[in-house]
Amino acid sequence: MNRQAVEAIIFESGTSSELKRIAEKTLAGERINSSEGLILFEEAPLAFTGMLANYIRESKHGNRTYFNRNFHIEPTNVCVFSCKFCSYSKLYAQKEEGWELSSDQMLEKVKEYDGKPITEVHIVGGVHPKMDIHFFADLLRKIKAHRPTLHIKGFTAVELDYMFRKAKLSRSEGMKLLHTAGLDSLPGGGAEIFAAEIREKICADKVDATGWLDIHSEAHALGMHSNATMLYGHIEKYHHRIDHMEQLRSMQDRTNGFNTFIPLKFRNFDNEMSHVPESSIIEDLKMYAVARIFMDNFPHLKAYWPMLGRQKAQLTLAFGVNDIDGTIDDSTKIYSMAGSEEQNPSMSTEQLVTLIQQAGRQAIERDTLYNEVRDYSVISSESLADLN
Ligand code: V47
Ligand code: SF4
Repeated sequence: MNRQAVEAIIFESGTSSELKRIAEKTLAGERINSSEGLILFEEAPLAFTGMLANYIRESKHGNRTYFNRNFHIEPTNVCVFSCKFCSYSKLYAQKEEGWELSSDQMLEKVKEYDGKPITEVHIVGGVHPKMDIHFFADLLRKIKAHRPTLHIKGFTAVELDYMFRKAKLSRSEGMKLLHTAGLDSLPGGGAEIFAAEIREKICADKVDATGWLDIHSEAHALGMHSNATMLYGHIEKYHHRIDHMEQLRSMQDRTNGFNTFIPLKFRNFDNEMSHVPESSIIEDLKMYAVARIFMDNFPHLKAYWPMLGRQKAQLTLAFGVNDIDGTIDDSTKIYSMAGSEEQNPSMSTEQLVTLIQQAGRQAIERDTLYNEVRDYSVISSESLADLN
């Protein structure tokens, strides 16, 4: 939709002067401030934020919508921490009820993809007291020796913080050690909500906001890229979301190392926060739209379909989102255990491409760093079916 059409709808007579000012700034490519972000959450109709977010998304990426071919390795669900929203972890004392993979078992998982056109392995799990930095450096070296071109995106800042402290390494030393062993980039997990007053209620014992940001800035200083997440739709208020996004936005001004922002919808099945209702689809779409408008220096906004469900993820493509993650291949349990409708998350390339095309968008396979691997709009449906 072109700018005149967006303006005609947005500046119609019912729009308040505050919202008009926000729209003018956004359409002129100016950054909105925290108070304006809050007004969008509190006062703007969904159609208003949606249209502005879509305008930005199309200015940045046109119709291009990214996905990748990836799988996850979850080394363990044993965890020294006890986040109240987590449906996945087992304390060390109950480790018999969980799983612990050896590095050879994880290498076997990598070998299962030999000959398949996968570009990324995403490694993330619980914080196991016996799996230390040297265990993981050995794993990284083994994976790289077997398949040097496979991009390894691994370990949340929570896992890294624990590993570095246990090894008595500074964050800079620890990051260098893992990067040298083969770690290419960091996923965005563990950020939850930065505000201390919420963090202490939902995940009191793990790394705080400053530590999370510091670990990502160490990665960026080495030339590595990373993602950022925000767990929303639980006990936080809108101003906590704005504070979280503001902290990420100002770090991005300094380092420019973040690839994508991923709002993660809180799922309430089988955890200590099951009494907290989940957000509505309207709230989810608003979250993505405000994020696209507010996070002006983040190139990409991702809806992670295994958590949101594939149909809702499809809908977000009209509300600012330009990436829906990857094929996954049924290799993650974090969301199925928290109650996602995606109980065995796996999509073939054909299914992902169809999902994107049904939303009127152009499906582009990317690698982790958003280099284009293939444009699927120039591939016939017969060849597409052959790709899987
Ligand atoms: O940090 C845990 C979240 C995250 C629940 O960087 C929950 O590309 C909702 O960060 N409801 C880990 N969320 C996963 C993650 C991620 C996933 C996909 C892609 C990328 C990326 C990163 O999962 C945790 C936490 O915020 N989480 N439990 C729950 N009940
Ligand atoms: Fe452990 Fe991560 Fe679950 Fe928290 S969210 S308990 S750090 S596995």
